[in-house]
Amino acid sequence: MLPPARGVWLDRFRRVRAQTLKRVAPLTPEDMVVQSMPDTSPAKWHLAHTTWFFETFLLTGWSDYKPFDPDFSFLFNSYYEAVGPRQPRAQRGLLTRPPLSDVMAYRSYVDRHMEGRLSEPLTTEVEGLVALGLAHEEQHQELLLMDVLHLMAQSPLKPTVDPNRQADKHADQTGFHRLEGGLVEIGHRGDIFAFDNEGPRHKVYLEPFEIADRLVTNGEWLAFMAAGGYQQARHWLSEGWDAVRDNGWEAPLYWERTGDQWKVFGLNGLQPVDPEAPVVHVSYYEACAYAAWAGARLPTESEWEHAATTTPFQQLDDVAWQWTQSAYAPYPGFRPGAGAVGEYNGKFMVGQMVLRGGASVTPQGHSRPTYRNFFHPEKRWMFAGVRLARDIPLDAGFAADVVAGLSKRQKSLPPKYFYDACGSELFEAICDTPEYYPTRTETALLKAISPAIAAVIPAGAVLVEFGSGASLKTRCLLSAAPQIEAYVPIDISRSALEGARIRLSADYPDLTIQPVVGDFTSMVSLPPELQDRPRVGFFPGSTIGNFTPGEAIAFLKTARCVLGTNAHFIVGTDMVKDEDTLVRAYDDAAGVTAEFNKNLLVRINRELGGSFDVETFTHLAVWNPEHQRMEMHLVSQVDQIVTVAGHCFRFVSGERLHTENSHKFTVDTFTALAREAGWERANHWVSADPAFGVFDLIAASRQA
Ligand code: SAH
Ligand code: AVI
Repeated sequence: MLPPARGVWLDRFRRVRAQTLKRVAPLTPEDMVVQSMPDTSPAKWHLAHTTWFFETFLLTGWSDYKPFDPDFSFLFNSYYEAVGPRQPRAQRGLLTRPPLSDVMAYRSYVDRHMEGRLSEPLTTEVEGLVALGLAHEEQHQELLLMDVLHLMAQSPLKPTVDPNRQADKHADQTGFHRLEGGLVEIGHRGDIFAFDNEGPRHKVYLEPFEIADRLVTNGEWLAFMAAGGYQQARHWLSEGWDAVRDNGWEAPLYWERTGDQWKVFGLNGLQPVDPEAPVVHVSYYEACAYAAWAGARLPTESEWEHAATTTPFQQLDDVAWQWTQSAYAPYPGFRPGAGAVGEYNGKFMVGQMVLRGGASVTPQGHSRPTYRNFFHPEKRWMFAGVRLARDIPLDAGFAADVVAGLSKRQKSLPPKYFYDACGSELFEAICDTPEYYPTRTETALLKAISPAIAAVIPAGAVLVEFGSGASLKTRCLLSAAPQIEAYVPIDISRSALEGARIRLSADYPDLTIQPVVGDFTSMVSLPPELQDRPRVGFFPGSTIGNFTPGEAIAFLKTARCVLGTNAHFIVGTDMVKDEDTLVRAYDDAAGVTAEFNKNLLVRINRELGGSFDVETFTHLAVWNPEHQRMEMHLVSQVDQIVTVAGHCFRFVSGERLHTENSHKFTVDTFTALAREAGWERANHWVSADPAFGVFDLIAASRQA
């Protein structure tokens, strides 16, 4: 903690003490004596107890200080066992004596001595105690208003404590922030004052999550009530449901129904419930029930703190404390301080839930994002509201495939996961590299043979393209075969499909375009309105080479079902050629293919909370003569352990992660493969070097 300059302590002491008096100014002496329930304390007791704190921890034993009244230690000690016995908490309201005037005299006496103490040089330890005493008094300033509100709420007269009090701020109706999570740090850094329970700063792992940028409103709470939220056990924790029935809860604390209208009692009196304002004075149980009803949950305190420090939050700390689903427990490495002040927070770390943020009654500047407030789950008299959070369902397929692939002896990943938005762009960039010949070779070939292909396409046909990407080669067919009336591009990359749809519809305004986002290896059904049209399939790019032969046969069978009998299927295949040309095509000098390959690790880190250090992997492209395929690998340069989706994987230095196969074909090998899947070769074309093939397949009449 960096202490304020000397003299500043005195100034701060005076300001904080004066603020307390300002908060009790609207109260009568009678208001200040009564205790409305065991959890609350009379205002007079707050005034005395905060004074007792300074007297006990900063004045006793200092110089020749004499206690104002030796009995006050018993009366105004709150819970410090090390200091001695005390008035039972629930009986603070019985203390009609000492009168308020004595308590005010006590404050003045202690203030005078504190002024003396703060005018002297202070050790760091004493500065820590002064900071604690001031933060403590600010906490009681908030408690004071909570307790006064509860007291006034019991009065049939419904007295207004603060007629000028500002209404709680409305938020803009925005939504949820999405956070990637991962390994983050929470807890105070030690550069400003913080309570001991806010540290030590430590790491926590967060799954990806969403968190609301504002608090739940009264209007939303009214909808919960109208939907029977307080009458249906299924939304409630068991203890919460008991609390609803035992206490007859049917609305937040301080809400009253008059006829059809709900009103809420606050420090500004009884007012109609403002549907735009945040809901306040709800218990943890109610917050959880609301969240369950709304299809959400409460954030953990780590999620809350991480989000609050990295994302813009509305209503961060100026309306209501926000329940978290974290139990109030010590952080790793927490040790209560020595002596009586060690009892300040640590001994309450059981059975309570953490709230974060701050409230309209919290003194300005008192709270901070690491602040851990805590209350029992059934309490409602504090200013507590709700900020929702939601889980982001992991792409179960992606997570499962990656975990399965990294668990194999020869680690491998399915190449379809290359194509997130960034991967799709990188693939387009690969196509423009001088070394990657397939795209420009196939495009030139398609242009040359497009009249022959157009001749087999029936009138009114729907063109179904698998792995369409940017749909550039498609243009060769669309331009040559205007009888194509509809186009169904199927691709796993939503971003690639969306970009292609926009560009194609500008250039082919009469074409019906119905993109399908999905995995083309599963049975894709065509949009119903296109199902009666004749179909023609298109699978360029030699993407079929990215399958193993077994997978390719399975895919070709699926495509046969999708396209139906008598359909033509135009498939592009890269042909076997010299190793040097192949290796250069998959390891371009500019490193675009290397970046494409490594982007898979970047994607895993982002979407699955992976911990790949991408820089420790190098791109490798090799020709496998046995399987007639180019292979891409990522080679770990060090021994390391990587975490993905909560699983750990060991890589030894030099170990390869196999990311892609690109099988190369001859006319015979591809014809044989197609035949196994029930396709006959109707025609084929192979370009001059570098050789690239286009096959016109037709569904054989017998079922393969
Ligand atoms: N046909 C284009 C793009 C080839 S790149 C061309 O020839 O240039 C391969 C394309 O297939 C990418 O757009 C990728 O997103 C898509 N893809 C890869 N595996 C896929 C799968 N299993 N299901 C659907 N699309 C896939
Ligand atoms: C999409 N597919 C056919 C490309 C290929 O050649 O196997 C993907 C690619 N990988 C590296 N460069 C391009």
